[in-house]
Amino acid sequence: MGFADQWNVDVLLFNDLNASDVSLSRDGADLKILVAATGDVITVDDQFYSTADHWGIEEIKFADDSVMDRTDILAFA
Ligand SMILES: [Ca+2]
Repeated sequence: MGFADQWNVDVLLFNDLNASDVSLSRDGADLKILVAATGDVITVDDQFYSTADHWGIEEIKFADDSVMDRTDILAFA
């Protein structure tokens, strides 16, 4: 996921999960994504460290093709 490259549009893709299957939260500068069914937690380090364009991931895409964009993600900041 080219995280260090701020100029990429990075997409976190869930092939078998929808938005209703996960919950997002903020832990310091990190984004935590909890998968309700399994208790697994995905950590996106430093997602909220900077609000510069292209920092971190830009989109989270789900199995039903719904997309959380950067604004949606930042709503958890
Ligand atoms: Ca990016």
